[in-house]
Order: sequence, then C-alpha cells, then structure tokens
Amino acid sequence: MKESIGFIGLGIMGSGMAQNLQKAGFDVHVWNRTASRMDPIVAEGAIPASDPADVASKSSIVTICVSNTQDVEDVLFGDRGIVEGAQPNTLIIDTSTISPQATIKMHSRLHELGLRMLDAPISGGSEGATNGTLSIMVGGEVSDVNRAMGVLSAMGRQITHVGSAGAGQMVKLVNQIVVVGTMQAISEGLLFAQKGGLDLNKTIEAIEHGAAGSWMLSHRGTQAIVRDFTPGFTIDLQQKDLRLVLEAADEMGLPLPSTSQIFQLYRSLQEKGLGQEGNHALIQALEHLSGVTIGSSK
Ligand code: NA7
Repeated sequence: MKESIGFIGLGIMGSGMAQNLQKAGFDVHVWNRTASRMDPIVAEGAIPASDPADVASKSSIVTICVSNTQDVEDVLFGDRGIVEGAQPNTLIIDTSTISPQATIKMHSRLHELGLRMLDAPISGGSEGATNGTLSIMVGGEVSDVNRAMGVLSAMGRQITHVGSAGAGQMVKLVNQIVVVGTMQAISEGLLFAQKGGLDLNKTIEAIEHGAAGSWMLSHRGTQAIVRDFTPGFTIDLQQKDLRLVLEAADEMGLPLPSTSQIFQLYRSLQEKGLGQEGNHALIQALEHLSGVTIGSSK
C-alpha cells in the first residue's frame, strides 16, 4: 500500500513540492485555505481534504508550507488544526520559514501530545520547488529525520540535518542573510554595468562561472536585466524573513549592518506597492537612489 502523506499550503512553493510527492508515488492528501488552489493538483490525482485535521487523520506524515509563524500555529493548533486529527506518532514536517524560538516551543508542545516534528525550511525558489531540487535544512531528532528522508528527498536534492529543534530555521535565516546580500551586490554590479554602457547579458555571461557566480546571479540577475520581476519569492515574504533575522540577531546582540540596510530598501519597495514582486526587484530600490534604470538605452 502507498504511504499517505498530507500537504498543507499550496502556494508558490507548496504546489510544486506536493506535485513532486505525488510523482514519487505517495498518496497525497492536500488542503489549502483558498480551496480553488487545490484544483490543479486534485486534477492530477491528489485527494482534497476539508481542513488540516482531516489531512492529519489520513496521513502518517504531514508537510506544512504556509507563510509565517502565526499561520503555522493556526494549522497546527487552531480550530480543526492538525492536532485535532493526528494519530499518535504522526510526523509533522514544517517547511515554512518561521521564528526559530517559536519553532522550539512547537516541537515541545507536539511531543507532549505524542506527535513528532521536524523544522525543515527550504531554499531554491519556485524553480527548485517545481524541479524537486530544493535545499532543505532540517532541525529535529535523527530518528525523525530518517523517517522523513523519503518525503524530503522527493522534494529536495540537498537535505542536511543541521541540529536539534529550531536549528533548521536558524540555518534558513543564515541562508536569507546571504541571499539578500548577494542580491544587493548583483544589483549594484548591474547598475554599474548599465551606467558604464556594457552589454548586460554579456556581463552576466562573462562572470557567472567565475568567483562572482551564484544561483541568484544566474537566475534572478538574468530576470532583472529584462525587467521580469515575476516572483520566485515575493518581497513581502523576503521582508518577513529579514524581520525574523533581525529579531534573532537583536536577541543575540549581533550587529548586521548590511542586512539591516537591505531590510529598509525592501521596505521602501513595499511602500511603493511592490510587495508582491520578486525579491530581485531589490534592484529597483537602487535604481530610485541612482537614477539609473536597468535595460534602458543609457
Ligand atoms: P505563498 O505563495 O504566499 O503561499 C502561502 C501559502 O500559505 C498559501 O497556500 C496560503 O493559503 C497559506 N497560508 C497562509 N496563511 C495561512 C493560514 N493562516 N492558514 C492556512 N494557510 C495559510 O508563499 P510561498 O509558497 O512562496 O512560501 C511559503 C513558505 O515557504 C514561506 O514561509 C516562505 O518563506 C517559504 P492561501 O492560498 O493564501 O489561502
């Protein structure tokens, strides 16, 4: 018999991840708050559920991919939440990016109820979610990681058990510090190229396989130079993650000068109504400062 897996949250990331679970041969029970978002995957054979408790009652492992800390709290412990339907020993894999401190409390609360949890945030953008090539950073106990490996490897390529409860979320915040710092450097580099009259395609082609190469440059830099700001990851969610970073850094007393500044640049874009654009639209904040526009003739 096929193992039954639950999936809650079919957004930009979750929809591709759930599809990959299906392709890997699991029976996938899905629930999304906005019901119409279940239609495409149900048409491909997933089984729709009426609420998170319903998903949990039919699944030995339940994967969550929703927006923020309170949203994970809601699907776990809210009205008709997972804990209302879960059988003993159900493993909950939270792939959302949320507060590490709150995550540690969720692990304890679930353990007290006889349930298991891993925090397993993801990186690799919508492409990684669709292609099953995500990097997944996992916090929790080794026996639970071993139990989850079939599910995780259906969705990701690099699965790393980084430590105990909450450690996956902490590593994800490291990931976000590096991602936004890289995008800031890419933006400055591309505006420099634009102002200097360089061919932007040739510039990226020339440097992407050298020391300046990165996933962000090859994927989001190439999108930015044609002014395609379709989100693989929205500014609103990026900003949510930077808030988590800065809160955790504040608690540790750690200064993060560049990340703090980038947080403010993203805020300026949100204030311009660009929160639903991709995180590479950071370049637009620097365009406003410099008066240089990417893709223009000068
Ligand atoms: P999206 O595309 O904004 O999708 C967010 C999903 O989370 C979407 O399915 C939402 O349902 C769902 N959601 C949000 N809040 C809730 C609550 N309170 N209850 C139930 N469902 C909820 O985000 P991404 O897929 O890009 O990212 C998801 C996570 O992965 C996030 O933490 C990122 O940082 C990494 P909706 O369709 O709006 O009803």
